[in-house]
Amino acid sequence: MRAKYSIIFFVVVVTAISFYPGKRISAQQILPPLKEVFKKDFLIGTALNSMQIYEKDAGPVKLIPQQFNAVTAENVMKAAEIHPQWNVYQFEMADKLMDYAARYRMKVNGHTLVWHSQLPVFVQHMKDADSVMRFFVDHINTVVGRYKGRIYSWDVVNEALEEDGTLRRSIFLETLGEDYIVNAFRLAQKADPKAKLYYNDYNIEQPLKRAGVIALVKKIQAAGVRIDGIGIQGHWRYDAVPLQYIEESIRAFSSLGLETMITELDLSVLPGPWESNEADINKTARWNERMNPWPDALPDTVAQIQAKAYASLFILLLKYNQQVSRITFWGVNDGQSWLNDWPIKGRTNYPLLFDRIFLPKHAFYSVIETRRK
Ligand code: 9MR
Repeated sequence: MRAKYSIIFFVVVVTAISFYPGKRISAQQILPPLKEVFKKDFLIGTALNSMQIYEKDAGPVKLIPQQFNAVTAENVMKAAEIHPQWNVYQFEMADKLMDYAARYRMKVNGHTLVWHSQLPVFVQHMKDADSVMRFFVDHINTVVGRYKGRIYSWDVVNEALEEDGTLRRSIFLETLGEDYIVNAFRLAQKADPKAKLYYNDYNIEQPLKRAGVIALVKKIQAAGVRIDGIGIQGHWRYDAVPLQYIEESIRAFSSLGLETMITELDLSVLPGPWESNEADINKTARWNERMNPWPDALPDTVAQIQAKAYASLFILLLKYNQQVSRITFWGVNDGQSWLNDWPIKGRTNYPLLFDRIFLPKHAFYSVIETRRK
């Protein structure tokens, strides 16, 4: 009789667990933490959106501090958000992020001080150098000053290069001239002498653009200004991760005395509308069904290929664990990724290690395995 009740009890519990929405959370509790697995190699980071900073989204509440030891604000530290008007700063969200990171002992990378995109409206149409300079100096001093001593690092300048390695014709170049980059690093260094200072961009592993970065770095160093590292964003395709170029870049940056980071990693599985692998958010394309092949689920074969691609990348990065200091994913799970809406709005992409209900994908396990080998 007792045995019978035990069996019934067991069946009820197992059934309840499998239907309970918290199932995914209990599954996460037994996952190997990426941050522990790669503890001796590099920081493992993620970008956080505002829902996550406020811990409003129950799905990742436990997962994020369990898996990651570094965070980057996906948006809340960008100029348009933090500095909406002359003399008006909105620090609330960024402050929350700092509190969140302190609570979970995570390192914060500030993203980003000088970027042509996501500029506040009052700056976008400025033509005269004096006004732009006033904004530029005030912005860097105020934002860096606020988090002085608490923030680990800053993406001082973001995406200042064209694909051919020349300087992007941004508002900063046009009004302030090419020294604006050296000046940005100089100001940031002065405002928080202990923060690490980085240049961050996409496609800079590609030879032409990489040459542009190297020229920039040499200029900064020749001016006696400090730069600590280069962030290769890492928005790649699952079937075309440029391993050789990444390796060459790590070596080249390291020979300039710099650390390398992969700062916005995601491996898109959807067809791209263009030949080149861009991440310029101002370039978009039109929706059509062929461009959204897996609206319901990622086919297992594709998930397996993606897992292999992630593994090959991590194997390479582990080889350079002395030179590579951080790997940050651009988001926690597939549902949250910017790639669902760029370059075509409303697609279903699957670029990260966790799926839409925050369960680990093949890619998660293949990444973990690279350290065990
Ligand atoms: O992921 C970010 C997305 O939510 C924003 O709408 C967009 C514009 O601010 O920026 C995205 O993040 C970008 C990052 O800041 C810089 N590199 C390219 C990233 C993807 O566009």
